[in-house]
Amino acid sequence: MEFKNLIYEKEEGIVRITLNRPKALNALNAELISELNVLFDALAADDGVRVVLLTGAGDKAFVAGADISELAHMDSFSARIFADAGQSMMAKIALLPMPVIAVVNGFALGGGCELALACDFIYASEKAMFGLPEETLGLIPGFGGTQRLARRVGAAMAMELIFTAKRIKAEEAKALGLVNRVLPPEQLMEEAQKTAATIAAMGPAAIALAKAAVHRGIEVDLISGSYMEKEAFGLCFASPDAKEGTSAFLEKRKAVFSKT
Ligand code: CO8
Repeated sequence: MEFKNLIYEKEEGIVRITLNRPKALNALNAELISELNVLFDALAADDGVRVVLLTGAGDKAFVAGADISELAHMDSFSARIFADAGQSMMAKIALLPMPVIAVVNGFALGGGCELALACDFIYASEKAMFGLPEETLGLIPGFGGTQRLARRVGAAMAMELIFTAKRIKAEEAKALGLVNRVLPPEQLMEEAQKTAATIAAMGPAAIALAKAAVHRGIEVDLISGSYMEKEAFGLCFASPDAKEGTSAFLEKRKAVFSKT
């Protein structure tokens, strides 16, 4: 697939998406958001994809936010259209059947932090910086940041980070539960690839069902979430992988899961 603002690579079921506007620190303009919307729709229909890695071009930024040169010309109406395009694109990530890992190689600010938060989990370089600096622009986060950050780190911490526009380093982000792993820059992609390969070797149906159970379940009460989990557990048996996985264990051999 060819895009103007991003690079798409696929190898052995692992897709790497590189946001590619390094001169603007990979800032999200309307065109890039539209391309991501198209790409996520295509991934949803591609049963050859096991895991997606999302990263930024260059060694400085994952994404330094929404493109401020576009924001500067918006009015109340166009800002809502733009926020809607970004929110829909980010909401698609949770709906994809395969895990999406944010590989944060540098600044993840504003919309960039929101994009990383929309991914299933985050690996970050030691030099990554996270923050929601919108208040310094007289704005608020508009791509789900007020919602996802509060759900991830709690309302009080989210409000402090949003109100002060404070930038935090990767280690602090990890301590807050924002980031799963912090790695030296030169090992970041390699480690993310290793995790992706581990996931890619599992049964794709069981991974998709586990992802859906977590994303859906976290939004509802425990009883309802557990009910959804039970239904998803039952659905695992619609795939031959459940038979293969349990038989392989009993036969003391490595399971070979289906490709789709
Ligand atoms: N938008 C557009 N261009 C950007 C952005 C951005 N967000 N960030 C950096 N750039 C550009 C710079 O303008 C500069 O371009 P040029 O070389 O042509 O002057 C180039 O990238 C390099 O940037 P700097 O020279 O500033 O690099 P520094 O290393 O000095 O600083 C920083 C790096 C700290 C990341 C700095 O660039 C910065 O503060 N960037 C802005 C960060 C920010 O405020 N992000 C939040 C944006 S608002 C947002 O994300 C809202 C999301 C919700 C929108 C909802 C819809 C309405």
